[in-house]
Amino acid sequence: MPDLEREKSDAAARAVAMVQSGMRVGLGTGSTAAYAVKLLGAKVRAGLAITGVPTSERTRALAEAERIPLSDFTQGVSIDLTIDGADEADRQLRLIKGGGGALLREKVVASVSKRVVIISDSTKVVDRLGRFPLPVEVVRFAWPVVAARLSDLGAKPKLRAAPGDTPFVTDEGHYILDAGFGAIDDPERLSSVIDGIPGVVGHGLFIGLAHALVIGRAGGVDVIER
Ligand code: A5P
Repeated sequence: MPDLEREKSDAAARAVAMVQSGMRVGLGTGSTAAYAVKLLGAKVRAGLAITGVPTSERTRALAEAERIPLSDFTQGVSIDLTIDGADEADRQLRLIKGGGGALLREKVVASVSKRVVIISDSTKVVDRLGRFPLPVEVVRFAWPVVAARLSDLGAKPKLRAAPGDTPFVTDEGHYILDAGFGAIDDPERLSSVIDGIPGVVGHGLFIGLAHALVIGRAGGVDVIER
């Protein structure tokens, strides 16, 4: 059995080693990204001068606890380096993200980042994307409409639930449909088709956004560069 927590923390450490003083750093969301935020916090407390842009309220709380100085897009719209996790990645660095519900802010942050480094354990690298249901963020009013359109595309969409069986609500106040497509033959095409459905505000296919994938494995890390 792989030691997944070790793989995640090793991948995070490799990515954090790329951070230099003076950088504005995008802070990802999820259990793997949390390792990176904690490692960055230790470096900040030891003198590393960075500003973080968190991709979720959860990450904001963690970064504040780590005493990482934070900013947002009112203070500038470019980011030097973003470190984030993923739910699936292929070797062309196409990703499925959003298992943690932060896909919309994550995609905005990635889109303005000079470099996006994705950190992952060894179980998330796949030959074809789609084993992980694709998160699609929708305005609340439209969720049944979008669910029907996703079904027409061959998916089995489910409205994501929060504890207590109420719908999960994102940091931006939207719902998420988890759309199981099975193996996705053409991620680029599916991405643009879903982007065109009225009511969709974002989805978890990240294509052309990641620059490097750092994969933890027993005894080290592998790095795939785009
Ligand atoms: C958050 O919305 C996601 O995009 C995460 O990056 C993803 O769910 C990975 O999370 P873990 O590192 O906890 O697997």
